[in-house]
Amino acid sequence: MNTKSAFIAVTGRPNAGKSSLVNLLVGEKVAIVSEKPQTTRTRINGVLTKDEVQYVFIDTPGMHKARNKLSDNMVRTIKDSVDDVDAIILMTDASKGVSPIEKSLIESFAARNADVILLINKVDLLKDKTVLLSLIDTYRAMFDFAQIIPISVKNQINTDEIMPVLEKYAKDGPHYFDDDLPTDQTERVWLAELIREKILRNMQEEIPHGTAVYIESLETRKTRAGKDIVDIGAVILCEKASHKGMIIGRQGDMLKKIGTLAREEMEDYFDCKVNMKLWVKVREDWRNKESVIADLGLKAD
Ligand SMILES: Nc1nc2c(ncn2[C@@H]2O[C@H](COP(=O)(O)OP(=O)(O)OP(=O)(O)O)[C@@H](O)[C@H]2O)c(=O)[nH]1
Ligand SMILES: [Mg+2]
Repeated sequence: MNTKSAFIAVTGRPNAGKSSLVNLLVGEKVAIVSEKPQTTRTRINGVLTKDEVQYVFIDTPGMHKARNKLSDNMVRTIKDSVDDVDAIILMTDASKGVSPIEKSLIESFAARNADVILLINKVDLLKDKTVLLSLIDTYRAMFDFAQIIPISVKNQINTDEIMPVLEKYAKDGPHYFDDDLPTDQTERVWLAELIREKILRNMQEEIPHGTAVYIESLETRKTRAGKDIVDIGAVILCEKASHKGMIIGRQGDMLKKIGTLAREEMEDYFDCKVNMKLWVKVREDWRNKESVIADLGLKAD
């Protein structure tokens, strides 16, 4: 069989729904999703193998102005991820106008003569559909997109139209990733991300953005009854002692909530009981420390 591959980068403003799209296309939760901008921090490859073609969807952080060394690395990751791909998906938000960040992204695509598919997401939020038509005209005037599709990932509107468009970008070549795995992230990284997702969804303002999570231990053992149980030890890193107190919460209730939500999802994944221990540690201003950023695996290549 002649194998093919297609590398598709998914870019756009923070919170547009990029990770939601990658999860939908891959059919598995490979990237975490939250209502807060700047949820994704690294390049995440979502892999879908359909017959001879292997699609690699590259989920990227939302494009923004860097404010610290972490976001500096995030922005570099976006730029690296759109290099050498077969096509780029630009995802925008129908409920918002064209942002300056989008404008500059589109200008960079034009300069490189890239193949770009525009997905205008969240059309479910539009009450007045004429807004969509004028938005399409505005984007069309900015760049010669290969295709423009208004979609809703949430309500799966027009989402069936995406794959047939992407098929055209598959090129002869090997499958670069395992055909049977939906992502090349390590299990530890993915588990840590699940915990970070629960922090993002349950805590407000700067606190979730100033946290990072890593798995310190991961082991499977048998219970006395002979059943599998997974022991996980994870560390939540935060920037300030005051944040640590809030992450733990009154009588530990916030940490308990985060831990329970993450554990339930992990139990579904492992299909057995999970015993999780969470520790909260303070690392002052870690988002400006390159060595910590590198240790956490958040450095751009
Ligand atoms: N109403 C609506 N909400 C959506 C849709 N698609 C995604 N969302 C929501 O938008 C929010 C952001 O989704 P993400 O997938 O995390 O967005 P992202 O572009 O990956 O965000 P960053 O990683 O921060 O750049 C979440 O609350 C999603 O549930 C959609 O079609 N309609
Ligand atoms: Mg994301």
